[in-house]
Amino acid sequence: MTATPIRLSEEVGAAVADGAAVVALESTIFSTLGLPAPANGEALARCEAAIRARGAVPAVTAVLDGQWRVGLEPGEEKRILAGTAKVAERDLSVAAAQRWDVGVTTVSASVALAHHAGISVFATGGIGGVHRGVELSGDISADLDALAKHPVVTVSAGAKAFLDLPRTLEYLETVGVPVLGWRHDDFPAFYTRSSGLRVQHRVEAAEEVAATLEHRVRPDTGVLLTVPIPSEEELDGDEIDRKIAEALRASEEAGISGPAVTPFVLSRLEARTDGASIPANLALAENNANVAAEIATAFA
Ligand code: PSU
Ligand code: MN
Repeated sequence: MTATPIRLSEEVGAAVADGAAVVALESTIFSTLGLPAPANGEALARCEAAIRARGAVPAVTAVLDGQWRVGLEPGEEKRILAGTAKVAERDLSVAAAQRWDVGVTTVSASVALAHHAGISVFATGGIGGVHRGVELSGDISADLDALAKHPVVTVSAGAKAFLDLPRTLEYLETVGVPVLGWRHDDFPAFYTRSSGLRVQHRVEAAEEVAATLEHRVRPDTGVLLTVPIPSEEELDGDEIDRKIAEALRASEEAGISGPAVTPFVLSRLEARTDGASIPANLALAENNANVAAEIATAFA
């Protein structure tokens, strides 16, 4: 047996050793599974730039050549952008054992790798959650369990409204994950600032978020910090709801299940909004990266 196949990039390794501000990023959102080219490359560049603008170091997680990677070396971005193999937390061991060439990490795999690497803050667009129709499908994203098992602050614009958001919040309550709203009272619905549901607690300052993680009762429970999409970028809620219903119907008719559901619904939604959802997606991801860098600075 070989040792745990984790490798930090030179820059990220040095930053972690110095206790400097580091923000982990997932890679599924930047791959073909998350956003169409060239928006995926733009999303990655904007998230990294937002983190660096605050003096923090971005750490993209991925599997490359069978290794768990935290932080990429120059020139490796293009391998992520072209990635097609989705790696959730449970797939990390398989990807290492089978030496996958490229695996793109979801939220669950990313918070696990951030934890292993000693990074306390992770930024994404939207987390996975409890799917609508869970009574029949049993489909609950592994992201939720991972938030409960790794001591990391996850910064997201809530979860996409194609999920069952009330049940997603109930699940997070059950597994003991605090759900905080960044200067906002409502749980965001990704493209819109409010889902009509309240967050558990509103927070105003990065120090409160960092202290909430530090005062966790269990050794390994994370925190979900939700950040609403900037007002100027918000989409029309009724319209997006209609498109979501169409995308979900298409997914059902095509008999899609398991890990393929989320990428399928995302791509249908993009097609049905004629790409109008993409600028909103980029703006909220960048905004989340910016807030995450502020939180990481409070930890540093
Ligand atoms: N939501 C998005 N874009 C994404 C995802 C979710 O708006 O790219 C990705 C994230 O990587 C998330 C994953 O962790 O989908 C959840 O997949 P699943 O529902 O199969 O757990
Ligand atoms: Mn699922």
